[in-house]
Amino acid sequence: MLIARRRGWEIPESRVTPESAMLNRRGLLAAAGALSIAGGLKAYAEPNPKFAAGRDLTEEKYATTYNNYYEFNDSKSVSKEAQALSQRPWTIKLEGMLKDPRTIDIDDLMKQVQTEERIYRHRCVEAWAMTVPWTGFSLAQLLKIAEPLGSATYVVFETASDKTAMPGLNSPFYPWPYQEGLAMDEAANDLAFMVTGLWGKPVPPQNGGPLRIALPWKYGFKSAKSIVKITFTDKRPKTFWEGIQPSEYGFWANVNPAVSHPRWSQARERLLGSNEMVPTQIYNGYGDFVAGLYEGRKSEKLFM
Ligand SMILES: Nc1nc2c(c(=O)[nH]1)N[C@H]1C(S)=C(S)[C@@H](COP(=O)(O)O)O[C@H]1N2
Ligand SMILES: [Mo]
Repeated sequence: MLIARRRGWEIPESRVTPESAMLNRRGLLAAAGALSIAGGLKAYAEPNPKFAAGRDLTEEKYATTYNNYYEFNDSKSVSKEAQALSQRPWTIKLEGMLKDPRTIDIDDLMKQVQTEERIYRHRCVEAWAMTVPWTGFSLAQLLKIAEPLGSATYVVFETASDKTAMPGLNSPFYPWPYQEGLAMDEAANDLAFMVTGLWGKPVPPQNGGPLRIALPWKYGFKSAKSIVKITFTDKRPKTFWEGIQPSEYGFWANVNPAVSHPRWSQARERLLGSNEMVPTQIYNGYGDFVAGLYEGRKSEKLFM
């Protein structure tokens, strides 16, 4: 994707996906969209050029078969097992400090939002990375629907805990259910994206179907999968990995190549598929969008 004006988070043009490849992919997706309309499925969402990742896409087969999803198990090979997590019916509880606490059905929610495709880079704290086309809607749209009270300062996302589908939940070592959170101003940021699709198809269970979040400036563990509950609160939540190992994983978890994990360097990252090592960028290259959020928070541990 060629872009006229390069911003800080875009990577030099030598790394850019050729326009022809992109057009070709869009053509294929548009054709698939037309077919799915005929088949009564949801139409294809238009890519938003504002979020061009400036990196080649990871091959779909790698992004959908190399996953972290501890509710299934702690290997990267959960994609077969994860198919046991039923994707419908699916409801999301809206709880805590909001105008009207309630439970919404995902399909009703989908009727109330504008969807789009965004190509995002994803950086796991373990130093692997991928670049994928998510479809979904901004978290900001969901905030408008939820109507949190002005006194709410954090939003918390909770993952499904289905003991029959998810054998990892039987491991007492982990503080289930998986829970992650954001400060309200982070949640309102343009980059915070609720994901319902991947490569123009429903996001598969192993990648967090039917509803996950994508926060590309933060380490991957912040992006909770298969969300069943969203709570508004004025207390900073104790998040899953922080609960397990607070000396290694914190609440903010913004990507920063200069701040090492206690057990490894964060300076570079391995691209899924090619296994090429490339330099990591501060805020995963999205600083133009999000650096301002942290101006008044310099005393916090922003990068772990
Ligand atoms: N519920 C839940 N969400 C989760 C995880 C998890 O184990 N359980 N792993 C996190 C981590 S560490 C990463 S890197 C991403 C991986 O997302 P992917 O499998 O779609 O690449 O999901 C995040 N969300
Ligand atoms: Mo991760």
